[in-house]
Amino acid sequence: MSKQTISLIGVPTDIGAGHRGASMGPEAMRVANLAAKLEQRGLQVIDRGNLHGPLNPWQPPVDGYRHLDEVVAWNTAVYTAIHQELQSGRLPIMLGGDHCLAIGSISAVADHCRETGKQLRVLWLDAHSDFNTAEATPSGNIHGMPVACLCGRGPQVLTGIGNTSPAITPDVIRQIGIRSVDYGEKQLVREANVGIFDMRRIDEDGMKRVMEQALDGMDDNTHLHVSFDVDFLDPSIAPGVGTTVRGGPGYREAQLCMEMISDSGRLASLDLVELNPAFDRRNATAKLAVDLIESLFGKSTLIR
Ligand code: Z70
Ligand code: MN
Ligand code: MN
Ligand code: MN
Repeated sequence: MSKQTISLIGVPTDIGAGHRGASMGPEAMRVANLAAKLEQRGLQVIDRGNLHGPLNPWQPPVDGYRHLDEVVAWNTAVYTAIHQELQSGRLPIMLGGDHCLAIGSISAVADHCRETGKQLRVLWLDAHSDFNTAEATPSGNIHGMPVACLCGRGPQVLTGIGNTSPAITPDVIRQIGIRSVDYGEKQLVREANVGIFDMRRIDEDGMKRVMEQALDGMDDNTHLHVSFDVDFLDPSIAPGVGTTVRGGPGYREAQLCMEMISDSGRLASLDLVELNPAFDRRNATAKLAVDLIESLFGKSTLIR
């Protein structure tokens, strides 16, 4: 097999978030040496630099959405960039930026899967379900809405990104680490039947059993996309996010999660989002994210 090529795509915006600062995420990941660490794993890495888009006007929501036009502009750029990398046979890592950007990246992945006859599986690692709508949202922040938008529940300007709308159906999604879901959002995820492994489930069954189930049913025709919101991690190890929610996976649990994804051999695209250096301490959360991404790409402490 030829050497896998990874492309890094920085998307420096906090346009969908409730706190400023996720726009600095891509540079923090570069400062934490992401490219060199992946190269040490024998991978070829191309840093495509950053995408460009509108500044954050920091306005209140209009009709349930904050910054909708700007979110559309950024996601359109993300769609095009990710689709291009996939078509060229590379494995894209989208360095956010806030989680609204997964609308563009996953729409591109979904279109690519349809074009190549691949089966799609999306692992959504997050404290939040991100399934809000204009009616259900308590904040108007679109980073709380990408999964709903991808499943066709949202404004046409977002659900229509890419060649097919909706981009995905809820049955391709497995959410892990969930512990903060808004009242109306809870009804919506139940109704849509999104596969959710919440923290209660991880507490009861353990990360191993949860990951076995979340990865079950994949085969060598599966394209696995991982959408990694850094607030998935417990805030005690990952303070550098806008919205911390306590009671998340600790270091060992998170490592096991990454190692089991790596072992599946199906990882084909990745989002790393919501890293917020304005809340971080000495770039510790970025360094942790790099460490976990190394595991995602095969670094292991396994002796046997
Ligand atoms: C809340 C909302 C959210 C990330 C916070 C929070 C959503 N459910 N997502 N941080 N990554 O405002 O919709
Ligand atoms: Mn999220
Ligand atoms: Mn989150
Ligand atoms: Mn689409």
